[in-house]
Amino acid sequence: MNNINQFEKSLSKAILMIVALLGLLLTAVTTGNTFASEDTHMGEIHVMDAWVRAVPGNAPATAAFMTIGNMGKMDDALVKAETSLGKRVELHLSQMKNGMMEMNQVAEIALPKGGHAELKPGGYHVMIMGLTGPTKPGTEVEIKLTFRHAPPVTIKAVIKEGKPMEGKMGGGMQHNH
Ligand SMILES: [Cu+2]
Repeated sequence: MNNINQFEKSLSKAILMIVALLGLLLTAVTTGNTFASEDTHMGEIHVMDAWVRAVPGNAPATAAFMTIGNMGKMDDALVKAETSLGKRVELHLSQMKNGMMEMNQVAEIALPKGGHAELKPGGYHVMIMGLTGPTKPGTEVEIKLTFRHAPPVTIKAVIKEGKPMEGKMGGGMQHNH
């Protein structure tokens, strides 16, 4: 009797897990195909949820994050980003190596056809160095994105507070260029 109850409990747990997983999958599929009206939609490239991390006035750099969808018929890649907010702008990838968050410049960020690239804290990002002005939350900055095939797109990214970065700039974080 007890065993059956246990079995039923774990069975219903398993079912709950599966339902939750299905829910996640459905959400992922839905968000992958839906674009809010304020999102930049130019031809085959869709840029969603672009934001720039607010940093203290004396910070040497910040980063921009966004989701870039490629609805075109061929694979593409983000190859360059420019903004007047920084003197130097690079494409970077953060990743954990030997327990440390490492940041490396990359030549491009792949945009497979029908797929999307997520630029997010702890992953790919647009690194903005040599800041030319304050990063005031609520204000917007323009970022021009250049692709290998699709025409360039200029998007507006909102400046906002992000979660604290893992590791510290110049401390746990290593810059290997
Ligand atoms: Cu970086």
